[in-house]
Amino acid sequence: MTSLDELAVIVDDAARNATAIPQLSLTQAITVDEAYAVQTLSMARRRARGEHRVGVKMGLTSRTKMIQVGVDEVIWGRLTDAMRVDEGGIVKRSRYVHPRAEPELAFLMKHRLSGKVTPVEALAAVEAIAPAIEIIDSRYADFKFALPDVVADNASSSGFVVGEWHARDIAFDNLGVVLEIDGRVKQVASTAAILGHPLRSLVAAAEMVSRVGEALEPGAIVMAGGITAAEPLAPGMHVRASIERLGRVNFTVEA
Ligand code: 0L1
Ligand code: MG
Repeated sequence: MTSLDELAVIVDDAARNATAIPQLSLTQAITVDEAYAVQTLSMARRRARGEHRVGVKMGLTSRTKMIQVGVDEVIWGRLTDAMRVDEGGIVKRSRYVHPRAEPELAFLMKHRLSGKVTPVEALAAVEAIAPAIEIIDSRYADFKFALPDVVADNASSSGFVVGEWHARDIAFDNLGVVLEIDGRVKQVASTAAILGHPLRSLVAAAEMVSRVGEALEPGAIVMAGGITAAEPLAPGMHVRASIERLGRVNFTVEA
């Protein structure tokens, strides 16, 4: 069996060089806990290269996403500053293996949150909410993976764009969401697709990070998870997500 350190090098190199790799689970008997350890080790490599942690992404928090990738457990990954794309900015297709975009809701944390918390406690720890787009890019060939694979691969995390922040007193449990590419509507849903209420994703995030001794720190961004199926990206595309009452967020893809 390949060591967890070696697996971290494999997934990190694949992300850094935008190269597809075979699923780890095809040749390694790797548990989900070990996969999270691989993710932690690969993040340490990013930190050593100068990247800074800016938050957490939740994944597979909607039925649609679970069905799209064939994995039915909520997962989490880490966001770094190098993954952030400016609102209205450019995404380079060449930096990714097979990127996709999905609309999300983002939380900005005001207070530290960790462990088992209630939705009321979670909301009280939020500074603001915003419409967002996640650019996911599984490093596995054909975008196919099992649960330990995607966890080790930082939950397919590779880019994110956040729109304007809004006070958290806007009710955000059931807001209309539209994902457009080149002005054509590709996906329509509601924020309720995120575990019935996006706050549940934040509650889950606080609990999941606490299992590895971490917390959602003040200033951290928490992406609540894909609200619709993700759309494949190609050079020249203009991608826009809108959330009712929260506004729009967009980016353009270049070669
Ligand atoms: O779609 C994927 O590659 C799994 C990562 C989770 C994406 C999400 O639900 O936000
Ligand atoms: Mg996502």
